[in-house]
Amino acid sequence: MKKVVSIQDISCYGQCSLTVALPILSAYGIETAILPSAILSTHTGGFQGFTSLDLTEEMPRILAHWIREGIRFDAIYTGYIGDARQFELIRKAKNSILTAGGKLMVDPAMADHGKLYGALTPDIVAGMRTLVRDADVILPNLTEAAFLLDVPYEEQYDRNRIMEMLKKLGEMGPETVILTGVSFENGRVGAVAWQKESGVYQECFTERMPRDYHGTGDVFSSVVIANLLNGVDVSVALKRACEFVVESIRNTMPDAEHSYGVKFESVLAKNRV
Ligand code: PXL
Repeated sequence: MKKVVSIQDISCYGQCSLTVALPILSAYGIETAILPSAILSTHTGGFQGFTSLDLTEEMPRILAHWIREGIRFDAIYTGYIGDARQFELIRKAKNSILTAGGKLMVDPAMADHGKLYGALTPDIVAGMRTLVRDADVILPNLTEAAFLLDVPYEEQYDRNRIMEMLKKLGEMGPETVILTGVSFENGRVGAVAWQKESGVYQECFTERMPRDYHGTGDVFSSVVIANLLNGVDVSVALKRACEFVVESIRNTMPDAEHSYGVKFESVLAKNRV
């Protein structure tokens, strides 16, 4: 049984970050610990006046205790990080609580649709770049990839451009690069993956749903990471995650009031492994 620790915020309400990662990883049979980076009343996309308690001071105390206890994990899965001081702690965690061969998996959840999330500052981008250098697997969307590579976000691109981005992201450090929100034809969208050592390139596309929702990146990353930890091949992990997200959106759309996240729970219940 694999053991992972997820480092990201608790958005108490809003179906994202740890309230998505924890149930999904658990349902896939992975023991999941959390190292929360902050506690917010909601996520920052679309709610007004959210509260936030930063946990930068507490995180080293939690990590130190785990080190004293000899606790080890097969993977660290990071997501939204709201304070750039935490990148150093994540690096320390990588060097102290991973098993031999343990992986650092980074979803650089910081931007979408060409823009940085509202509560984030440019030092998060700089910090995320350093984290990507240490990562084994990264899962950016196209906007995050542009920020990481320090190139303009372009809505128009072709397969050559995407291959170039995958390779450049791989050159930053990670063995596996999974890029999301990629579309080469109208009505289809999905994810592509590049494995540096073998040079294997894979694609997975599903129908483009007519609405965008917060939290779909977190659902996607959690399903991919759960599958990879269970030894599933990257191409199968991509397919399962793309289908999982589409199904969650399909589930959510009939409820027009529900705009802050996706109803992934019943999809998870159906896909129990
Ligand atoms: O789903 C990404 C995410 C996670 N955590 C917080 C966020 C967001 C996206 O906006 O605001 C606090």
